[in-house]
Amino acid sequence: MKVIINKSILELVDGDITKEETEAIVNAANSGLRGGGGVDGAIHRVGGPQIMEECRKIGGCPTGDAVITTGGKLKAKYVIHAVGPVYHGGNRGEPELLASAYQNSLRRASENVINSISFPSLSTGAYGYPIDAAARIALKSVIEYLKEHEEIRLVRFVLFGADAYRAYEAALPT
Ligand code: AR6
Repeated sequence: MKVIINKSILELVDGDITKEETEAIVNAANSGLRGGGGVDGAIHRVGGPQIMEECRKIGGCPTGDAVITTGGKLKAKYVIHAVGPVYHGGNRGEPELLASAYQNSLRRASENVINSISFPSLSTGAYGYPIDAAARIALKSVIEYLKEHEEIRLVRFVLFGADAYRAYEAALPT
């Protein structure tokens, strides 16, 4: 489904983010930028070794922040590596850190004149963030940013499976 926020489109789809053709895709990375499973594993597998080479040069990224590399062999020209928080019950700054991971990813896009970007559902796999709560934070953060940054024309959430899609659909403010 699609909604219009100011002059931009916010879209939810069920799919695999490595196949996306938006200018940038966001990776659910760890603070060492070392690669891993889930989205991170899939992006490095499809994108090839060049992305990891660039990650090594960058060295790391604090939780709540995001760094950018090229997209290697992916269709997307760039990968924005965002580090969401590990969920420890919700009272250790997780909501703020998750919001910040989304906002900083969008800032990296604006700085690099990227006008279309796809996000996975950060922190909701290996990092254990409950998806309903994470979806509300993800959508709120993106909507706030789009209201002030019309240079980003398209934000797509690429949700892995029907359950994740439904959680985001239910969290979309009406
Ligand atoms: N496309 C879209 N979404 C996907 C895909 C895909 N190809 N594959 C999985 N998902 P996770 P995290 C969904 O674990 O929780 C890694 O080891 C998945 O169903 O990828 O932020 C990193 O190196 C889930 O809803 O990321 C870090 O160490 C969501 O993507 C750590 O895991 C996020 O799951 C990051 O954990």
